[in-house]
Amino acid sequence: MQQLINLIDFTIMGDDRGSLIAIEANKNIPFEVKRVYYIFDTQSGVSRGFHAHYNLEQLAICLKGSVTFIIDDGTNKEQVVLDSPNVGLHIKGLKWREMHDFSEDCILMVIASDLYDEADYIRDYDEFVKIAEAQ
Ligand code: T46
Repeated sequence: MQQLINLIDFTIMGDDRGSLIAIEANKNIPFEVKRVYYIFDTQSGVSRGFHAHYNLEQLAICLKGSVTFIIDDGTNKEQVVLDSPNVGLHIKGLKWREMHDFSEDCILMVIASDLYDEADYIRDYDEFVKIAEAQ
């Protein structure tokens, strides 16, 4: 079975002032960065995502608080709690993703390999499964 949860651990460059993490395209993350967005102030009980991408590669880092990701390839699904700013969830290939259980203070940063393009989204789960099965 293909591994669904791929986590990248980042080196913390800490000193007596505090901590710093550097993310560098094609060095400690495996793609070129074209976009960064972040999700915050998520209302209680709200879940997000519920889509897949045709081509996009992304890295999700929970900078503050916590959030649960579900990653699904159309056959299997796995979940992971992101609650550390030095761990990134790498999402590549045709994967349905959902985000649940946002803590009130959650700040989720996502680094993406391409600009925003609604045409790259598959937002219907049955359609996603059909496309995944055909691969
Ligand atoms: C993903 C998960 C982890 C933009 O205009 N530009 C952007 O770069 C993004 C990401 C979104 N938008 C607009 C599109 C919607 O009108 O912002 C609104 C909220 O986007 P969406 O409902 O797609 O947000 P999420 O949290 O469900 O999903 C997002 C990303 O869209 C998606 O690529 O993998 O986070």
